Amino acid sequence: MNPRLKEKIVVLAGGVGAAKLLKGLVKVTDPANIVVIVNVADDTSLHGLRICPDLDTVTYTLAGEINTETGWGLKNEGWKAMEMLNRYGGIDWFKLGDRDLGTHLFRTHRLLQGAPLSTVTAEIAASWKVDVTILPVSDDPINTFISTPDLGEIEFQDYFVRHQHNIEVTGVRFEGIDTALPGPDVLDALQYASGIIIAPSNPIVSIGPILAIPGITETLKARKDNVVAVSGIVNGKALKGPAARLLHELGHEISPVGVARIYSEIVGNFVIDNIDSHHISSIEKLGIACTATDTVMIDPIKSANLCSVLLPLCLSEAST
Ligand code: FO1
Repeated sequence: MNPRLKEKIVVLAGGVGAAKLLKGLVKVTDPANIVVIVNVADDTSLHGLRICPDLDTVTYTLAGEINTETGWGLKNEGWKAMEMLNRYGGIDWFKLGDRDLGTHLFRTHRLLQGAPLSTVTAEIAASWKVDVTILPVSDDPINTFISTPDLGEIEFQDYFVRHQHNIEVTGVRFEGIDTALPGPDVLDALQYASGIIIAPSNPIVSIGPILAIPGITETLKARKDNVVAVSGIVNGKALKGPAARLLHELGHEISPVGVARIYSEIVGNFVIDNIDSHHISSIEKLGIACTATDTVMIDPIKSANLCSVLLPLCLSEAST
């Protein structure tokens, strides 16, 4: 194994929710001691460019360059390229700022040269002097398709951005998942981690594809006592995005219990918000230790406080 990846705090991450958690984690842990394994199933190709929203959201956040209003894209962004696209009648519903476009141009060029996504991701992170190790969960392309009664099967970003996830969903399919390999270092990072945190990202479309890649769930099962997940459902709602609606439409309960059931094979510890503390006994009945705390990360201090609760739960020596 790569010795640089031994005994790290490993975070499984989607986009915005995970990025907020990481903002706090770097305040309470040496960034060089953190590895983040990031979803790639919402990656897309537009205008001939490879776009990796979750990787970029995590990288830009750790670089201090994220647009804090949207939670995605860069701050101090310009929109001249989008104005030109709009003039020509090109695809302009997926907003790519002028600075952000530079990232997609560089990534696409490097991928076309034959560099794996993990290498390009490390190059981009290094250019921003990000000390956290950012690993795409796979170097292989995985494409999420959403089944809808009204529009048939559509691509993820078509669902999420173009339709603002405001349509009924009957199914989710991750194309390429069965043959996707975990990225270099991903299984080692999990196997030799000191502790593993599952961020409060969408359990279906962000963490779901990470867990569906062959080898990952098996590795997590063996580390279960050192895995802690945070519920992204608080008081019956998702703090951001379509998690609540997706859970309901795909037959899950919209509550921390519904999320805990999805993770029951792979987590030993589950953290929910204080407002949901009445769910503790139902979660414990699943064989998962449950802790209630303030999970709403309205600022980096709140995120750091949450991470201070998470760390002892996943690092617990009794559980190794
Ligand atoms: N989300 C939007 O709601 N509208 C956009 O126009 C948009 C553009 C965009 C560009 C680059 C990027 O990295 C992310 C972008 N996102 C946009 C966010 C992204 O599509 C979603 O948040 C994730 O895919 C869900 O995790």
